[in-house]
Amino acid sequence: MSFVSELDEKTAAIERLLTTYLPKEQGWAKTVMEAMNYSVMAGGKRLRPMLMSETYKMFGGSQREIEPFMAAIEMIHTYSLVHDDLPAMDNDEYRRGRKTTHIVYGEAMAILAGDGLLNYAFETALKAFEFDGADLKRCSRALAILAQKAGIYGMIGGQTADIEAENLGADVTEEHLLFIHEHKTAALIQAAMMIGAVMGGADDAQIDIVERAAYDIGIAFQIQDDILDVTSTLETLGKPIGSDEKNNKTTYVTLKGIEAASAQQKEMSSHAIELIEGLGSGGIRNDFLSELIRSLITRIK
Ligand code: GRG
Repeated sequence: MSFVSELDEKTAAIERLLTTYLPKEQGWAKTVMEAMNYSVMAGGKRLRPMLMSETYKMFGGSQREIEPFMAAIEMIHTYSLVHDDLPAMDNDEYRRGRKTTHIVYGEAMAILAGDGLLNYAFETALKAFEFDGADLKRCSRALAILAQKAGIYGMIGGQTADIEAENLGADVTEEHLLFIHEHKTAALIQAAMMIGAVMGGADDAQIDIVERAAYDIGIAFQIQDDILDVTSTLETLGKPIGSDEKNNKTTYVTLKGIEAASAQQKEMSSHAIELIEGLGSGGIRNDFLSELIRSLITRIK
């Protein structure tokens, strides 16, 4: 099967999985559940759950115990997008080709839907502990990674630094920008791959390598995001381009120019693949995962 057909099949399988873990829309709090489901089921590449399950398989994992974590990370990712789109943050009207959650449900309900998704992510991840024969040590380690990488030492920390860096212009250094990208974007990609490794039975040294590779993937992914914000179109991206300029954001593109940013993106992606394929001496290998990382270099959305 070609990489693209395999990718489509795996994406569709993740979509099905997500629907089984989302809340039923019922009762007096039904609206928040509708807003949560609207946001999660609006499409998206499903990259984080895919990286998680492929890393899990690479380490020999083959059980359904990974599924609650796959659903949980997509819920956390979606909450971050819902909150990021709010008027108090980026104030965006479109995401994933659809109206953003606050445009459809109002601002108060979008805040609650984001909060709901963050909390429900942990309710969902906890279901991994209930699987027959669950390895509770692995589950609790995976849960700790999820909490930490999404929190103030991870994504929320990165978003904080990002918001405060707006309007700083030339005062934003490369080091400052790397802190933002590492925490805002790479942390959740690290969580995805590290949880896959932990649940698949990787040892500490292997988890460390996965964390480093995911750092490179995360920064490369963000650089490509910055490039697409300048070079793509609303139709392709599903959201307006020029958002960084609108918010006076310093990005890799404004700091280094498109060509240097693109070269750095390719170099970091290749380095990540080297690290992942370097694990292969122990029989650990997943060609689809390498191809997936490679595909991010040329992604157009
Ligand atoms: C509100 C705590 C909080 C955090 C927000 C995710 C985020 C942090 C901000 C969104 C803006 C942004 C550029 C984030 C960097 C990560 C990123 C590129 C997100 C988009 O991820 P994709 O491309 O989205 O995987 P899809 O829609 O495909 O799931």
